[in-house]
Amino acid sequence: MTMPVDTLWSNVHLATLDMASGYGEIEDAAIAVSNGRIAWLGPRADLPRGLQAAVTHDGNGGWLTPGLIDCHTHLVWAGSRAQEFEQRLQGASYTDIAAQGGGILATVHATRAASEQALFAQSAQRLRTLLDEGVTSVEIKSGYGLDLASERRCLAVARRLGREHRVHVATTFLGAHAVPTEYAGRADTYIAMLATEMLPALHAEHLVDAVDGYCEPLAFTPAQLRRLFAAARALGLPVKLHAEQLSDSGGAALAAEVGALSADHLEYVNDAGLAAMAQAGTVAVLLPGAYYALRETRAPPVAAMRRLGIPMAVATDCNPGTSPCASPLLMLNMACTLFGLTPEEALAGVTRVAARALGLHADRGRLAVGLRADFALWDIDHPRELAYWIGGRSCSGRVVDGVAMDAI
Ligand code: DI6
Ligand code: FE
Repeated sequence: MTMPVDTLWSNVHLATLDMASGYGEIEDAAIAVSNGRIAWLGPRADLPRGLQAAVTHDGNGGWLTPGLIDCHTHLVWAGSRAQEFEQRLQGASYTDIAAQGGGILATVHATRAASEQALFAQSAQRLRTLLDEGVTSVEIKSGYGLDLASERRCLAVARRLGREHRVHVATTFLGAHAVPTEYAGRADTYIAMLATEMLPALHAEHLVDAVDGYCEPLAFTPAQLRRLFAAARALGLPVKLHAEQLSDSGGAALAAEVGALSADHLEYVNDAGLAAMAQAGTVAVLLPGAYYALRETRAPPVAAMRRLGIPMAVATDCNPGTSPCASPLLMLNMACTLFGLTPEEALAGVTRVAARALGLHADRGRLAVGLRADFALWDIDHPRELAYWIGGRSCSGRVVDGVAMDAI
């Protein structure tokens, strides 16, 4: 019986990530793609006799993994906050700087002033760095506009980044990132405006795939975010949450209560919050770049998460304030050295579990028949090398929807 397929990659080792733990290694393997999806995979020796590929690629004995998924970024912004880095080195805290009108609001100021073209150009540069390290799906949050026109511009830039590069972009509305100056002292009014005006308008323009909020005393309370999330759910949008990054504020419990896809950061999460997440199946997104940049000393409770079976994703949190970083591989290394993940947990964190943090796990994040053919190819001896090397290593190729990208 003949089995015609579009493309075959042969002479590769596979790390399928298609099980609860382990890399899912298949050495000397082949993987076939039809209509942008995986049609067959397995040891090369088991290749079905009748399999006929229109195009065959030689993997040169490298490793092929699921394409990386960066499930938490704030990729679209203008300006730089390098001077805040200097201030923090001289002893100012992130919270002090924010209270003085710096922090997120400084970036909002620069982003509102930037043209769409300038925003696109600056953000595309960061995106290309991610792609160079094997990213095939990226989540991009708004949150540096905070008024309708500026949030729209940021989300439109995110969509355009996806159209003009070979990468899947999932957008997240983060209007609840900070209280903008024009609403100073009126956080409740701002949240009501987001829930009844801004979110429905942007959703109607198909700019929003999910809704996020920043749950911290310097941003919003659980009660305020609960109101916003009710509006999100009424529109059928999934939610996620920046929770317990700087303080124990009840964010993890809120995320579990509202059925959020993920709670992100979690350095200060308490036992009840963790238990609620485990019960609800909420993914923990670990962001070692922010922990490192803020020189935090309290790491998220990885051992407890592991014990409770809470899935752990890893992401860059690429943002100008707390994680000026566009290297997912550096995050793998830091997730191991700073948080105690194993290299295989870290790789699962940017593939299988990251897909789950975006609600895309039926379609991406693993190598299995029927899933989207999004791959990264690596010139390495073993997938553990991806976490071992301290960032700055390019993939040797990317495949998106079954199409091989020659150049990033
Ligand atoms: N994600 C965020 O949204 C905040 N911290 C984080 O890890 C703040 C981002 C910023 O300072 O611009
Ligand atoms: Fe963030």
